[in-house]
Amino acid sequence: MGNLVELKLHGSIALIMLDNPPVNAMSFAVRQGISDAIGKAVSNADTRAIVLVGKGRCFCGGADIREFGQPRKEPFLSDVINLIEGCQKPVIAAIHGTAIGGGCEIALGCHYRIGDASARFGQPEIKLGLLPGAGGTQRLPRLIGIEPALEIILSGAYLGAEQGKALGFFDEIVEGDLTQKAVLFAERLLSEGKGPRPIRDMKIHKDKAEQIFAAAHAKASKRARGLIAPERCIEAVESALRVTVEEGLALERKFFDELVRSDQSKAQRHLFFAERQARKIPGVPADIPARAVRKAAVIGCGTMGRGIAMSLANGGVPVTVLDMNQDALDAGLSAIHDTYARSVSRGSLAQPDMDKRMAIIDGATDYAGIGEADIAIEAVFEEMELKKQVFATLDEVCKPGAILATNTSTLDVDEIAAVTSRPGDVIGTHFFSPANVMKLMENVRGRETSPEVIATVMKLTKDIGKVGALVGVCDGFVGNRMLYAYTRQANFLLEEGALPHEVDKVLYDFGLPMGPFAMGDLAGLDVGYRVRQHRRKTKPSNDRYSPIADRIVEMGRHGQKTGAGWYRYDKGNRKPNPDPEIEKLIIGVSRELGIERREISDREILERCLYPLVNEGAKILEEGIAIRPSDIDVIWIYGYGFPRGRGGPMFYADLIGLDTVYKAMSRLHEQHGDMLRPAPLLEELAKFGKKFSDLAS
Ligand code: T1G
Repeated sequence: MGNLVELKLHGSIALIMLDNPPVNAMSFAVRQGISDAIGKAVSNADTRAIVLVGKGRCFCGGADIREFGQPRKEPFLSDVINLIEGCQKPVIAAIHGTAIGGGCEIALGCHYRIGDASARFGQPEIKLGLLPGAGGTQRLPRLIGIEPALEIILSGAYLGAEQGKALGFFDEIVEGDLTQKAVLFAERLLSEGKGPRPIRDMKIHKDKAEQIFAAAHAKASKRARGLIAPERCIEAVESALRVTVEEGLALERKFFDELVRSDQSKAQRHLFFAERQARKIPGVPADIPARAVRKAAVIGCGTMGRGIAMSLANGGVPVTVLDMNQDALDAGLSAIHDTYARSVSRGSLAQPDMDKRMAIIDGATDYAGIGEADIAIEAVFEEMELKKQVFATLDEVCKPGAILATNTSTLDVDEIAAVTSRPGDVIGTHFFSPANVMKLMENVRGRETSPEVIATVMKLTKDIGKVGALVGVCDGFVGNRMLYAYTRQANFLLEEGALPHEVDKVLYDFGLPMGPFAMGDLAGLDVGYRVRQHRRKTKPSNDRYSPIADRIVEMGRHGQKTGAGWYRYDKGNRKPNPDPEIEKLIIGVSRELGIERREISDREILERCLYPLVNEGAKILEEGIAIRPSDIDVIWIYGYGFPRGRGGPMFYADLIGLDTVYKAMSRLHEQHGDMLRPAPLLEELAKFGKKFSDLAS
């Protein structure tokens, strides 16, 4: 049994305790330990009931994801669960923290479940490109009904104690010492003459099943375009209505074995660890004390400032928004209120939660109002001189030890830090718009940013429910620098013969939320126009950029916000319509440049956009701007909607094979010149048959 599972016999109650930090993952040793402990408890004549409890931060975080892809070792989790369920003595799961994935399924194998206020349960397998593989698709619908079970399995969401009690997942929610209460619960069961209550014997309710499954299929195809796991989840749950539990378990296992071998699941398991790996910063020890962030300030109440303030409030951090202009401040605060109110009316936010968040957001029009902030995040107009003024003032008014952060998306953090007396306290916190929705934060370390400030901001990122990656200073940092490389090629493809909607369709079908031209219209073409103007002034280079986008902006077409950009938009409708006027403009530019337009295949469009994206990522790694390839994947998944089933640009390139990518880049280099020269790192990895994932991280 080892020390990962402890068995204590308390008179008539046997206590089985999981002790496999950090999350009691169901590794082989734990499965073996539970199996042994159950065997001992069952054969012990004095034992009349069994309580299963987790030590440490939670009950159980599920199967050990690290074991997937390796040969399965018995006892399989489903066997352990069947052993528990088949016990002739009642087994009670005592849950604190999370009981998720296999952890939830273990609890479903038990005959009763009690939890404390911190108890949460869920089946997040879908986020790994999997389905519950140890009975969840058969037992959960029997216990709580097919509709809530489907929603939990398809969303991967975790439900709390109250919801769990209401659904009948928990028999009781207790206060005080959970284990003690579980033993009392067991004793009471026995005194009431209650015995095992296997879920497999429960009747599954079929009312409205047809509509429920039809709605689930419709939602799945929209919510998870191109992913196979959602359909398998639905089919497995659907089978519970038609076949026996054993047959349903066999079908679930068949689907699991198919999914666990799929590239889509490998990609999403890669992302699970990549997101956590991104929090590990060489040179910043994990135990370095982070500074307390009890109060924040946001400077500027425009679109970004509002979103940042909401992100902080959503994470429970009181925040003061500073805007020198009272009207702008009032407009900003009421916009924040309205955004929350819309979420409440849509049902995605409870009114009490909105009230809690609004209660910790306030405004100020004088810097004196933010002197006590532990972090001040600047979110003013993207103009260097203005930012320098703001930082010089922040340096004066903010208390010693306060962190001064800039939300700049491209400007030089070192240049900003240099105007302060505390460059060690200056860092970039690049939120992605809309900041209250997008999960990514690109945290930008300046040359002098201290390890403690880095640790504090990376912790704050996680605490407010965002996903962070630490990047270095360069033009565009990681995400936007790679985006520039990708959109530049997309623009050149137009000069050579493609049209915006053709390029966009290829990238949309690949899995991106939208192609580069639809995305430009959404973000506003004037944004990129200003960046290109700034670059021409500050960093003149021979790097040619297609003139088409500038021409469109100079026609007054800024995208959706002006009703026309690359596409034309009907009033009040975001649907992009190809515009013959833009096609004429594009053909005119090709003629001006002496380019003979040609037919361009979908494959060429995909390679010409994605491989330079990967190549730029390789350059970023060579320059040390990103710590590891998987950080780049995290940035592109959470900042740009790169399809999760592809794992991110670097993981995708590894799947394609770097030799293939390198050879394609070499061809592009010959055809289009130096701007597409393969990165030395790409060449080297390809030459030695290596992958980006082989780089030490
Ligand atoms: N397996 C292996 N390692 C895990 C793990 C798991 N299931 N869950 C977490 N870890 C590691 C994680 O990588 C990190 O490691 C450390 O634990 C702390 O994690 C059969 C097939 C449980 C809510 O999808 O939601 O069961 O970086 O930073 O914020 O049907 O982890 O420290 O080295 O996230 O306190 C289903 C999801 C598996 C697990 C804790 N389970 N995990 O959150 O800590 S598939 C999951 C979580 C399955 C069955 C199927 C969270 C957490 P390191 P953390 P946290």
